[in-house]
Amino acid sequence: MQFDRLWREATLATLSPRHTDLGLVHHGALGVVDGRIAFVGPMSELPAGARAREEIDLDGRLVTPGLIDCHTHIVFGGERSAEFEMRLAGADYQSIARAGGGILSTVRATRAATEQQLLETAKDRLRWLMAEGVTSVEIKSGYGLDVDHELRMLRVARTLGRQLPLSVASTLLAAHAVPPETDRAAYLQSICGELIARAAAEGLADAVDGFCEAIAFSAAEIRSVFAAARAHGLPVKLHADQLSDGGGAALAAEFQALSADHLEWTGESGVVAMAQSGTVAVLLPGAFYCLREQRVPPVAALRRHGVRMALATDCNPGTSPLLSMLTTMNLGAIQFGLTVEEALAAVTREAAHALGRQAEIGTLEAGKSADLAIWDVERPAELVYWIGRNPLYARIWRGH
Ligand code: DI6
Ligand code: FE
Repeated sequence: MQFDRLWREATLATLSPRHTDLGLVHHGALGVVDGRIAFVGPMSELPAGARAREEIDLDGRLVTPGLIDCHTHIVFGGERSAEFEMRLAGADYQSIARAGGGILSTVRATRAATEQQLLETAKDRLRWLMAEGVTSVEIKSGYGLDVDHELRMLRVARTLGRQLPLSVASTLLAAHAVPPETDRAAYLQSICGELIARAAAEGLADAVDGFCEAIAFSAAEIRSVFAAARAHGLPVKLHADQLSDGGGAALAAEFQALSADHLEWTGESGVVAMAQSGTVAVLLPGAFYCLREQRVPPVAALRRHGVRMALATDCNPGTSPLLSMLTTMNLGAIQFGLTVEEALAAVTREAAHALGRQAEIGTLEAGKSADLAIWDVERPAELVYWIGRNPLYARIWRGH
């Protein structure tokens, strides 16, 4: 067997689905051919006579799957630190939103920005994620709120995927807020008609998302958006039960959503519905932390019913200006009670499921894309334990 590259003396955290733990392999080897994993396992099982163009001795360093941030709003204009200061002075997120700030202030800044500005500012932010071993990211629209500006955001996401060594999944989140110049019914009609059709026809979206919340869209409104997505063959995701229990988790499950995200207010019946539909729970501890929320997602119930749990930054200028998956894991463990094994699976294997990309990424298994993060740590738990230390030694995307 001839590898393009072979890493030896690695501690592999394969996150292989056969294991309920991290699937650790000591004295491991990982060989790559054409950007894909061709061998992963103990060095003692390397095929006899295996050769490699390039061999790297890792001296026991930890290798994990490249990290996956499966929920971001990382393309946007401006920033909202002034609103952050208002919240520090006692204002709350919903009242700022109702007064025309919040999401709508980012909509104004995003529309005013050139495509080049959106691209450059998002690139800068993505580089922080990549510096901590992120190899795949999901990017939502939702700050355009009309046909042209939403499609423009999706195009920027696609361009980022072409220009950076990173896999990008793009999600149409037109149902994020009602734009100021349009009434609800007309806006919903444009989403369910022209917008979803064009995003699908132009290959700009991998999924459709919505914000199901008292300050955004009702379950009935989201249902019409999801029906249109389904008609165009696009899978769905949902911002569900973040600030109140609006039945979002059950609605997501009804449409076999890839994921339901946030879930602070989700009750047991929503969890059961998600378990039955195989919908992943994407937990977003950065938003929980920044909004000083008190009610944590139902982690015990998610565990009990076997719902996969992913963690993501939710990077956005309002509720989660967070550009660190390592910090996200720490927050998920401290605030939500995830174990180290759950936190690491949440940013790799389970995040891949949340994107429907589990055949390609998320574990170290032969045949998958060779997306790796190599770490200078003694123990896997250190990736969750340190706050503000980045022990990344190398980041490999598609074998390079
Ligand atoms: N939930 C969130 O946490 C973000 N969007 C959403 O639907 C917040 C977006 C923002 O405030 O700009
Ligand atoms: Fe979000």
